[in-house]
Amino acid sequence: MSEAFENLLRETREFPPPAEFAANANVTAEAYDAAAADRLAFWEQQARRLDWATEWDQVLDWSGAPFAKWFVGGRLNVAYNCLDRHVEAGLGDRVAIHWEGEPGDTRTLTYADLHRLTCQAANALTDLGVTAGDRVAIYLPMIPEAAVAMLACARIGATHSVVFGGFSADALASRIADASAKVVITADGGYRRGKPSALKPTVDEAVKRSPSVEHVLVVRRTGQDVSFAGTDHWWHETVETASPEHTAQPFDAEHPLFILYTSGTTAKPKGILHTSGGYLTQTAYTAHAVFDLKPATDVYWCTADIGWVTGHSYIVYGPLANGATQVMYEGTPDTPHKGRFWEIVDKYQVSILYTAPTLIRTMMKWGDDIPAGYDLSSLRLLGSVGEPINPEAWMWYREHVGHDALPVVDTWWQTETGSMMISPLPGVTAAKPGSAMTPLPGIVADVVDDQGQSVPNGGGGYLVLREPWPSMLRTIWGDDARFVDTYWSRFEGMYFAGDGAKKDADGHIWLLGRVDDVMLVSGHNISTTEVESALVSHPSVAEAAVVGATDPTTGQAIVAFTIPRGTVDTDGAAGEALISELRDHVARTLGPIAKPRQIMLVPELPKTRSGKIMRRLLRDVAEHRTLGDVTTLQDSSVMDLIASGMGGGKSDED
Ligand code: 6R9
Repeated sequence: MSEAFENLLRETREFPPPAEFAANANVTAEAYDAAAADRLAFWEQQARRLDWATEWDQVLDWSGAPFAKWFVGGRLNVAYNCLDRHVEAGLGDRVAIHWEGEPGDTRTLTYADLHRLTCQAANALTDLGVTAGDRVAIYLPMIPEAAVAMLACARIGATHSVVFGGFSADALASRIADASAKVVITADGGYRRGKPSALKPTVDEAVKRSPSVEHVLVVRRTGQDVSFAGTDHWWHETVETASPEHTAQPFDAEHPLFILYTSGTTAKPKGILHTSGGYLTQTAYTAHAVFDLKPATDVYWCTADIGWVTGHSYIVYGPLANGATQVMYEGTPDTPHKGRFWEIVDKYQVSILYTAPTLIRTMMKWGDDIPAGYDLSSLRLLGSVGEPINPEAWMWYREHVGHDALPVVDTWWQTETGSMMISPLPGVTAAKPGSAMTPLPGIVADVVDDQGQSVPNGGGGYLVLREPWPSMLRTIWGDDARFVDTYWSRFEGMYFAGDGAKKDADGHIWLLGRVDDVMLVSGHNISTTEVESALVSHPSVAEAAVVGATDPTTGQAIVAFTIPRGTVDTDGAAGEALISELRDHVARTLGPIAKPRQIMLVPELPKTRSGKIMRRLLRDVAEHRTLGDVTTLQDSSVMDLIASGMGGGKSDED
């Protein structure tokens, strides 16, 4: 790509924190000054939030860059920091997890309960021959045992590799093989969309092809029939009968904590490796600073799946290191009805909600009357993660969920960064809808052009990180060369995130989507995000995905897939009229260069299990190709729906 990104979208709204929120915030503007004055001393101070068995001798060893060592010489146990120390401090009776099953069954686990189960699981894993450094694959639904399994691995120094419960046997087998996992922890099944969905048969198929696997631990969740082999063990017969006594040993700060696979753009998934001390320091700090977590009074809910990095950092490690009380929900947001999320907020008096733009846009599609039917007055802070949040989705979230008053924090980060990197501080920042605003204290981010030069305010380019950070990935498991090549070779001495971004007139950062998705239209680099945001700003649109399709005249042309809001009439002539109105609306909002060549009205968009739109598949549709790799697609029937619309009348071409 030769030019910096076009800067087309203007946004003038700005929302300072409510005075009372600012007055009581955990973190004030001083944190930026402290970190700017001495970044390493700042992180050293944050590391003191944790209990260390041995202090570090050096905060950061960057001499082997880009291979970092944080808190060199320090020793700690991650599970001890998430559980034991809270119990020892007399907080054993505090609820750690309010669990809500999809069918409506519930469980309440206190810190003492979670501690006991984790100790039992640690003993059971040890009995199965798992020792420090071994890898354990976890393939579970959203049940408390998922957190217990992760913490038990952390407790004994085994490295966990959580694989999304929706992935195929192939995907699971390749991840087991890549990490040579010795044990798999799974369940008979879980509940999704109102019915039990089996997991064990997928594991059976994967394990058949996985010579490294010695044992499979199976949680009974749904009670459905499963076949049992000699290597299989029921969780309730092993873990729940094991001794609840277990003394956690400290491990080196750089001891591997987990591997998490991200698919990226190429076929072979990358095993992102995270280690212990730096990772826990930054997840604990950011949960405290960005969620303004007050563990004694808040009820926090992150709606992500535990198989996504958001579940690792902001269901398990960050909140538990802070001693927080949280909600964990097994199922989908529309089972048994579209108000389920708001019913849960109301029932548990959730005060901090962390969710994804895809969910917010889905809720917009379903209609304002649904959240209006519930008491959401317990909420005091809203967060977003996973994709750029369109300004209109941000506004909807604030107005219809946040009683038109609550701070919204749009948090940019990646599996690779381990924790939040760019986000408002809710008690400090006057947030602009759609902007992740500024790097958090202790983080040095920038937007650079093709040559790696910092772009001026108003300019667009590539998002980079200029300094190492505690929760950074340490490598790609088993592939140091790919680690260096993917993240550290594009720009000298900087981490290349793979995202486009721009700085507005005030220097605030706006994410523009993955650079692989950028469209080159008549020599202009146009971001998918800005065109999507322009579409979503139309009152008839709930969600949109745009892609660049080869075009004989303009190089690439913009093709938009658009989901109308629930009440909009899209039949026949009404649909045609809406399409031409939307094309004009984009041209008016962003300029004629961004006018889509074609707009399709569709009922759904292809998304990954973590809710990210798979534009690659839409490009295949737009260019009339057969579909590429669909293994990470959440619901494959969606593509049939979209493709069948392609030939029909719901398009408009000049
Ligand atoms: C945490 C997570 C990382 C990619 C990232 C970017 C996109 C995440 C975002 C965002 C704009 C935000 N992304 N948060 N884009 N604004 N607030 O999502 O990790 O699954 O590894 O995805 O997601 O493109 O590079 P991961």
